[in-house]
Amino acid sequence: MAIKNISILGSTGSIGQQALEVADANPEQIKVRVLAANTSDEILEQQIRKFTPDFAVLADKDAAERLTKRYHGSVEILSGEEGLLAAASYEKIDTVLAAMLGYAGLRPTMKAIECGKNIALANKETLVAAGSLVMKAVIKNNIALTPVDSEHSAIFQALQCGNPNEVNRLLITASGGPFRGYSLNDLKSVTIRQCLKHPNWSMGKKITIDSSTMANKGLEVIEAHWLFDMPYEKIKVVVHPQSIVHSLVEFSDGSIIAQIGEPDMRLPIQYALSWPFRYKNTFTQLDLVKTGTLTFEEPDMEVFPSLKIAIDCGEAGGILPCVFNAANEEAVYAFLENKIKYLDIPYIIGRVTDMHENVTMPSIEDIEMADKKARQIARKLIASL
Ligand code: MN3
Repeated sequence: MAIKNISILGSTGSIGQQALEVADANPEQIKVRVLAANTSDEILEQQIRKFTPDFAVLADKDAAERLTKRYHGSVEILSGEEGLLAAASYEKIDTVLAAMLGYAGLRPTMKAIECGKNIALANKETLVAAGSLVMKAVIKNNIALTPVDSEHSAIFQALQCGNPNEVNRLLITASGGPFRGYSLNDLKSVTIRQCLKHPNWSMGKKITIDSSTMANKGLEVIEAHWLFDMPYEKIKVVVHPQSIVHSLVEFSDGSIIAQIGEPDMRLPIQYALSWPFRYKNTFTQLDLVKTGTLTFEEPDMEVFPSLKIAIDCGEAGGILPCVFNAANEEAVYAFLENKIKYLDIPYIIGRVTDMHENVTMPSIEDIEMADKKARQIARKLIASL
């Protein structure tokens, strides 16, 4: 097993920090060569001291300046877009963990692919916004793209039990979030606090809101479509409140293969880095008997319309998944800043995606334009509410 030399884009976020725990637990297998973050200079400084990467990056120039003034160690600090691109293309790395937040992850991830780096992908927005371009680049550069998202990691593992032409369906599980069983009326008055209390997973703020609206599951359906080259009619969402079965693949003989385990993101992060091998670890093992009952139910697309809009946008293809993502990001941040109410999130997504003319076979420029325009429209709508 050769050692993996990795660059972590988004090292101070929830996935980035858990990835460093994985690296710390596997020092013989993983060498962290580059740490890159957006604005969190204090967390990054601690990480630099602990992992002494070859260099570190803060995308935000003010944050980089703060850190440079304070830190007098030997690790070089780069900044801005150039810094991120350097982190993605550094000659001494073989793998990039793409764990930046949102759409901002697209450019550095594309750069890494073009430089022949393997990608452990946590940033689902990259595939949602530009799936066809990303997958073309993956094939052209002959790199490995391994999923970090727990559902996709599960499917990736289950798919190894058969051939691609033997797959009937992918079954993506969803916890249902904190508002499972709520009516639309119940959702009118929910607060940021209630949203951030996810029953099973510990994740960043943006994805926790997304998981409460089920927009996250919509993004994941689109992500699965691209990652596994699977038509939308063969991807089904199943609500599974215990978050133990991380997703399943149904094969042509009726066999369903599931990957199950503790809801601990370190597991899929580690597998994305260790594949095609498995590393040992000391993380908590699932106790099946203690776990007890596992249940499954249909998702409620009327109470959680973001899921349906996402799937519709995915099926329409072109720029619409990118528009969906942009509208969702803007709406979620506006909600987190107390500018809009909870049910305004799906309202804004619905309005913005309705207003867009689609562009089929979009170029990267079309996608960047669509992203910008969708955000403008979303912000106008937010301001008018
Ligand atoms: Mn997930």
